[in-house]
Amino acid sequence: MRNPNSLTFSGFMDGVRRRNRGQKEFQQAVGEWAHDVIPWVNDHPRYQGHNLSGRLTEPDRVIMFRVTWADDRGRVRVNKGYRVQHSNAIGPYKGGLRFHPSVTLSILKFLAFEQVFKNSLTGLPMGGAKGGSDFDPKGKSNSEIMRFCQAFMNELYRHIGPFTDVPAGDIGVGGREISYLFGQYKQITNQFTGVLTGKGLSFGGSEIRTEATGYGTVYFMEDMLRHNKQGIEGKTCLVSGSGNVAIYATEKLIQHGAKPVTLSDSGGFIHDPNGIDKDKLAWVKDLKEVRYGRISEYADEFGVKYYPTERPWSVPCDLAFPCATQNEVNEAEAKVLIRNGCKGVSEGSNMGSDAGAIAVYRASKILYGPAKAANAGGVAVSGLEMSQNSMRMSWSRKELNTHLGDIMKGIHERCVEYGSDRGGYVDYLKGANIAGFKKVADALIAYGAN
Ligand code: NDP
Ligand code: 2IT
Repeated sequence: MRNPNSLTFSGFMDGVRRRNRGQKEFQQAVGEWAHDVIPWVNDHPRYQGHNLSGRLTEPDRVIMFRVTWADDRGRVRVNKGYRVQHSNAIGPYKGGLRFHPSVTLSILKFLAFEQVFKNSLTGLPMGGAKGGSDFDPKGKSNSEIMRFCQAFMNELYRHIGPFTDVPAGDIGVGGREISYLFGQYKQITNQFTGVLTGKGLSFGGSEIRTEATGYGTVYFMEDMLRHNKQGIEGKTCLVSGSGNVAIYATEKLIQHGAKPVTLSDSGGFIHDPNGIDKDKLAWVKDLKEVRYGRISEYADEFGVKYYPTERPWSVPCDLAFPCATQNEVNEAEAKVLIRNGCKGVSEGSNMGSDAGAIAVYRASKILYGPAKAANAGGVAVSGLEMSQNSMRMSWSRKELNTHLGDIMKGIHERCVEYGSDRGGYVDYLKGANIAGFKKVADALIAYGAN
């Protein structure tokens, strides 16, 4: 007899699509999750009868607001501002802010949804949220960025707090923007609290936070390789993006003896067959963190080839690290990667691979570290920044790097526990989906209908 509490994937997704019409990124993220979680719930009676899948696919609240600011010519400009507070079941809302012209409610809802399970996987007490704006930081002066950040915080401040919601960076929001946002929060509220993470080291920031996402993505790949009795040394690696995550993934690859050969931005990618070394990376840091320049300049500086409008996945490699944006590896690109010898993908970017690409990874059984596991190092160190702020103390770089490595290992173990089949193949996406879900679900069950 059919269990009256059991759900079908297609029936559930019909409801999700009906309730979130036109929000294709949100539907995609929920679909990837439900693919693993619904069958697992159907096999585990304790998790039935609470409508957990319904409760966890509707954000607690969505805040949308107008951001008005004046550009350098004195013109009054208007952008959309958002904060999606998805779930605070296991801790205060936590997640980044994205400033990019492509930002929509669908994108922020997918990111907030993913954040809930990523944060749960870290083992730290953090709920999930995401926010941002369709503001385009490209080509803006420093003072325009400052005025925009201040205007954004003029509304956001009333919705956040160290025990309520703690934003951080994401695309287009790095140390400079967090500093402007934090300065404005402090100004408005007259409170110096750990309300944002990714702060500067002189005002409550944590060592290793800048590096954490990129480093963690490499650590996760190393954990997957170690599980298969392999190492990263000597491996040719593709990295996409050239922002915060890409730069520090590349740095860790170099430190551990791998050979990163590509970087990209929205204009195209560079291929350096000799490998991007420490000195070249120092030049990229200056280009991207100080001068806010374009990766095409690398080609001129170091005499390598630049491929405008293309992504790096056609270059032969052992390992790939998507570190730019969502859906940056599609099915055809995944097939090319594998045909060219790629044995592992670790996602720095959120939802870096689309559904077609994931199906290719699964079918060919390569190592696939999905974003919610592989890029959790950033938010994990954010969690440690919150702890340090609460204790009014700071830990050393060495201690924090050890914590980061241990947290990534813990995530890897949870993925192995919930994602292994009888033949020893680890479906890391399945493992991450179920392990991330279980902790949040246990809390929701304990709270009753809430
Ligand atoms: P940055 O803004 O520092 O860098 C983003 C990079 O990706 C830039 O090189 C940018 O190029 C490129 N990029 C952005 N959008 C597109 C696009 N539509 N097409 C092609 N390239 C694009 O952001 P981060 O490095 O912080 O973020 C990168 C990814 O990592 C995102 O998916 C983010 O959600 C994820 N992430 C970030 C964390 C963090 O701590 N910062 C934590 C966990 C995940 P261009 O300059 O031309 O726009
Ligand atoms: O996607 C992410 O995990 C982030 N952008 C970092 C979030 C955080 O709160 O540090």
